Amino acid sequence: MFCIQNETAIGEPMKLYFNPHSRAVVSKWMLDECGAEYELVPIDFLKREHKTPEFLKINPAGKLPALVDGEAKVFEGAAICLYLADKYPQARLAPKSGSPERGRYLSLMVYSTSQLEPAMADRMLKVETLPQRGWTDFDTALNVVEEELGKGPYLFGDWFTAADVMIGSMCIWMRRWAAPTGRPAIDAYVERLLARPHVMKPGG
Ligand SMILES: N[C@@H](CCC(=O)N[C@@H](CS)C(=O)NCC(=O)O)C(=O)O
Repeated sequence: MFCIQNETAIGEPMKLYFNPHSRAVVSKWMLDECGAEYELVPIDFLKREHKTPEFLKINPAGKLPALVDGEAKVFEGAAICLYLADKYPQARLAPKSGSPERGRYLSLMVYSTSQLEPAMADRMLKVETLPQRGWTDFDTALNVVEEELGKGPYLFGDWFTAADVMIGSMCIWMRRWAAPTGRPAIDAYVERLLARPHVMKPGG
């Protein structure tokens, strides 16, 4: 039977709501690693375009990044990376569901924004990390990254995955903003990430 699906969604490129001075540069990095076709929709923070009723229908938190793929709306940077890695299996950026590496992969993806990022923010803001908050102090978070990286070159050995986009982007931000890590293995990891052609380009 001939069937017309949602015509507006068919063939439309994904839309990434974007500002170069935001975490949306990480989602753009991921889209480029996937080889995805997409459109950037510029969002002007000064004009508060991220707080309009239209945008809040995409991300109710009124923040970047946000991705629209046909009828799918995805917000939170880690969720966008997870979504894209699964949408583009040919890019091999994620262990398959059911594979032994999948659990560690999911853990690292969530860890990036639930622990590493707030620990980094505490260090930058010079505030004490209280254990009740749900994340560890910055030095412990760095120990975790070092341990998980091992000999590298990436978190899954020779295999570059979306976990490197998420954890790696935090390590790149660290170099820009936080205190020096004093961790040669993490510094070398950042150098390897910065050498990748599609690496995020904050502000650019
Ligand atoms: N946990 C969120 C954080 C999103 C976030 O805070 N985005 C910032 C830009 S980097 C933003 O949109 N700030 C504008 C605002 O809050 O008004 C994620 O990882 O996506």
